[in-house]
Amino acid sequence: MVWPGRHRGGFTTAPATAPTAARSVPPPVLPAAVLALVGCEGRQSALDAAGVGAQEILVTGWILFAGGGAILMAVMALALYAALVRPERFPGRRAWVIGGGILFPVVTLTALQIHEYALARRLAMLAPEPALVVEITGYMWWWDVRYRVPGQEPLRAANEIVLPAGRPVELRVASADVIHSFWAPSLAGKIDMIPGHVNRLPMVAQRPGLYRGQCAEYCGAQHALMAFDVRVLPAGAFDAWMADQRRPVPEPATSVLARGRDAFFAFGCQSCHAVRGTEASGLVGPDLSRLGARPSLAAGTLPTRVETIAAWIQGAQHIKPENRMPSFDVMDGETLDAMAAWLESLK
Ligand code: HEC
Ligand SMILES: [Cu+2]
Repeated sequence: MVWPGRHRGGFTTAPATAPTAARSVPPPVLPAAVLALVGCEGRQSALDAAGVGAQEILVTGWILFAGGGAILMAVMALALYAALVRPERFPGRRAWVIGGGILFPVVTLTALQIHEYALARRLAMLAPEPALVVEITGYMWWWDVRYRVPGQEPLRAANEIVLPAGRPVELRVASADVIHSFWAPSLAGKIDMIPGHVNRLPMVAQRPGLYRGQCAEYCGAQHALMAFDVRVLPAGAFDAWMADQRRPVPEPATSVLARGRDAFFAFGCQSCHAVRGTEASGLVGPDLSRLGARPSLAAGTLPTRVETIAAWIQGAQHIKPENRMPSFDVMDGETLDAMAAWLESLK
């Protein structure tokens, strides 16, 4: 994919968060089955569980798959047998109807119902008294994130969720416009984000690492570019991270960065964006306080680099048509570079 920009003559990049490298393997070389299995691993896979909820759902998924597979085989074998023998020689005709057609489904479906009921209860009770609540609001087409720790000021961020490993956390999801759906398959089940209503998703991430999620409910033209990153840190590292977030962004260290910051205010970016410790406090767009530390830009659309930030500022409407940020294609290249460098330095 080639993104625009007179800036450095444009550049080529793969999407920030290609789910798997398998796509580069020429299909004739490997059987399709192998390709399909490769797709099961990685940072956005319900089959590679790294959270308690995802693990429970995975086990249930395998039970359904194995049970359904066994029943399919048995029915197929019976059907084959029935086709081969003469009808009057097929043993126990009535018993099959009553046993296979009524008793068996009643027993298996009841057992499954009880299992699912217990599962739903366990999932709902994962974080009864959460020490951390993360409020996530879906916008067309990005994610506003607020961390709430009892007794502390809420902390605002965007497009990336950082979680402590092993600690129960409650996600509270809502929407600012249309229905979105929050789904990080490696960590937990999917949950709808509904305007005017808050849904709760208790979560315990187990394995530190970088995961990916995305909007799972069609929400308009750029629904496909509405992804997010989840960074799971060891609990101690998470506490240090949280404390560090409250620090205002540092003064620009070089004259170029200072020029970038000044241009940010001169072009009015602060009317939509907030940067902690500056007078920028806009709420229309993502908080940019730690933009440089996030793995991806514009909700998983591009990897975060000075070049991609510059390309975004200049061509937001080209990269993600109809999103709510105008393209700023009027500034000179040096100003653009400086602005992108300043934003990238916010870590
Ligand atoms: C009218 C409001 C508005 C203005 C003005 C605006 N932006 Fe944005 N900006 C947004 C919105 C909304 C998004 C989210 C777009 C999306 O991903 O759908 C965004 C996204 C971004 C992002 C990506 C953020 C992330 O979390 O990855 C950057 C960087 C950014 N804007 C920089 C700027 C800069 C620099 C300016 C000034 C030159 C600016 N914006 C002006 C609304 C605005
Ligand atoms: Cu969406």
